[in-house]
Amino acid sequence: MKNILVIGATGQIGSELTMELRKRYGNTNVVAGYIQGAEPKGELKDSGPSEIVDVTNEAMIESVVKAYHIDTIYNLAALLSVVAESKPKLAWKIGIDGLWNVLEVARVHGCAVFTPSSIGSFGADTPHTLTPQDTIQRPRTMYGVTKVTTEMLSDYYHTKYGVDTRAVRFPGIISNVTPPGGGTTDYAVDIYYSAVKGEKFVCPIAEGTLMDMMYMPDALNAAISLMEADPTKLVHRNAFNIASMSFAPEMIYAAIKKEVPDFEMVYDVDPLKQSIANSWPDSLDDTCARNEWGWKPVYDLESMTKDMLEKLRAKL
Ligand code: AKB
Repeated sequence: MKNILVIGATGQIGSELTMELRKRYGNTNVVAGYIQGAEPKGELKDSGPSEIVDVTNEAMIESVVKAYHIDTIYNLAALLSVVAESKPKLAWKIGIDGLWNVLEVARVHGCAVFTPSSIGSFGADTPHTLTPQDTIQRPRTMYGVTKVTTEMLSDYYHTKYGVDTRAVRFPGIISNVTPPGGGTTDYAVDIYYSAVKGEKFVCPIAEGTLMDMMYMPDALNAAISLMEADPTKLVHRNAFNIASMSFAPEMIYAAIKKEVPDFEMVYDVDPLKQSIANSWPDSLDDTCARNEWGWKPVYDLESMTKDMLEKLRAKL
């Protein structure tokens, strides 16, 4: 029986991951950990237990782990790439000091830990096309620095203490439940809201800028499948490249325009977002994830676009 704690359960990924885990493992076995001011609402609140869990407070994490006999922690607490540039110290405090707290509690109480990395862990010197699993990283953003450190510290706890740490490098995640905040890839979510509201979309990323993206159902499946994978098959752990689609703004615009013919988009490039995007890969090679634990995405740009528009039309 799995008893799971999701830290950051009210964020973009956490809110949907918590519900998916409750569906698979039972409502009462999945605790939604949130910080004050970001309380769970609606189905997330009503369907199972929730507790305040500040990742920067080790004692708080430990008391929830003990109270609920937690054996698996999904640690999603992080500042995204753009906001981390304006608050680098806080990004480190949450991303790395917080991770250290989670890993220490996991070491003492025998928990498995999933702490995602990102395409943001790569930098300008990384090969940009079909970026290999093992390659030069050296990011220059604070987000990237924390993500590379996340990968290395998680691997360290595995090799040194035997903690079962596993992770993927998430691309930009596109979803229709909880909006992302402060990321470079957020435009690929915002564009769908504009299309459904009948508004002209002002794109902050320049034409021709390819980035890896993924629809939320595939991202959830990746995280859960990896945590369920046979450990004897895992050569890598922190963190696996995963990929399903790579597109530039004009490509997602064209996909939406097929469904919403009068939709309009103009460019007003944000220099910070653009410089971050330029330093990230165009596309990832996810062969290791496919071979070691059977990763296989379902959605491409076209099928995601149809589903996003349908869900947002119903929601808005
Ligand atoms: C961001 O844009 O910061 C994130 C990411 C790709 O990790 N969505």
